[in-house]
Amino acid sequence: MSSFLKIGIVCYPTFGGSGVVATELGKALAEKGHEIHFITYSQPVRLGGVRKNVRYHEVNVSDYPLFLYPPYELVLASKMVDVAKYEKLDLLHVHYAIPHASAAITAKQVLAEEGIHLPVVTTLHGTDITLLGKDASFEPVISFAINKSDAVTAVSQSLRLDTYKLFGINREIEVIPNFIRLERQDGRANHELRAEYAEPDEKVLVHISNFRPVKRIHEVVEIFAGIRKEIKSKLIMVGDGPERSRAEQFCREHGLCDDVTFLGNVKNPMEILSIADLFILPSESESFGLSALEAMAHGVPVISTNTGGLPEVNRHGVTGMMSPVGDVEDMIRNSVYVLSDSTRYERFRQKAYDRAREFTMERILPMYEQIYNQVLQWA
Ligand code: GMT
Repeated sequence: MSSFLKIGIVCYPTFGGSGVVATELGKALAEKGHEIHFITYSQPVRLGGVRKNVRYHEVNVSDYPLFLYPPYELVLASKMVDVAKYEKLDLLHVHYAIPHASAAITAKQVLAEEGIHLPVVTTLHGTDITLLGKDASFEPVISFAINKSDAVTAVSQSLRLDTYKLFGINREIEVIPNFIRLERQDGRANHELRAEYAEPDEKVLVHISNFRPVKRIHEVVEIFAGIRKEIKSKLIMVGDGPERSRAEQFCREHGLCDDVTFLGNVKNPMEILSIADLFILPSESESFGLSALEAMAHGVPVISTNTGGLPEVNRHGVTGMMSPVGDVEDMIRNSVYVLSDSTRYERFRQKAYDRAREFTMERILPMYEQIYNQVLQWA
């Protein structure tokens, strides 16, 4: 067996953290020499152009009048069977339990009938467990898919424990934290971009998410309104989703429109992080908080809640500050504390960057490779 593997990666190709992690993992594995086959319904947003050792297989669900609900999971499973068989995949790595893990188990069973063994590695990301997992209509199938996978990983210890709590799990789940490609950019060097959003004496606050209710983005704007009373600042909101109009409405009602920019979805938000002074993440639930880690990789301190896996990333009083969910006043106080003293701020900035270095691709990638080798040895 060659030490380079042929790996099918299945993920959501959109702006969510799970898709970003899956895509960056695939890119890094391809750079190392593995052959990566992305199987998704559209090209993953972080993939970029043509890459050595990377192929993309699109999943197309045909529109038939009988289908009130297009059978995406079946089409996905069939595509996995096809790609595994004809591209001679060594294994499948699926990100997000629903429907990727269950479709992968179906594909595995179909292939087994033909005498082909296809190991399945499932990575749990968060909302698949903490939000959808609570829904009884998904539970039996998610439990089955997790139990039948050849290996299962979770992106934080908190998510691992939640999975045991919410599902009937009878197997080991390993924690492999999310990772970043570390490219430190000195925000202050990018004067032109910064000048588009803020005056030199203003701080730049940034929030990035999918603007779903779980992110509590109206609180980002409330926190900003509180900070602005004490420190001259601007807010950049990156992303889009169902809560955007509520947050925009808040800005209109409170005369904040000139100081808050809603950028919409941005394929690569790193440029914006490079001009940020503070990152704000008041989430109700967060299994890891990849965007917080991306901010820290740019030396940006993080004001967050202390929910889920966030304490495994953000260190209170060191890389940023944490508050209980919903405690807007505390998050305002913390933000002012971090921003108001330049010596203290530089300490936060350095510690945030140092902490991010513990989650580099170079450190985390071998953990996935070890899992791949394990499931292949068991075959
Ligand atoms: O944050 C989201 O709602 C998107 C979601 C996803 O699956 O794309 O993110 C989850 O996975 C990310 C990558 O592992 C984690 O960093 C996020 O914390 C997690 N989101 C939640 O738990 C809410």
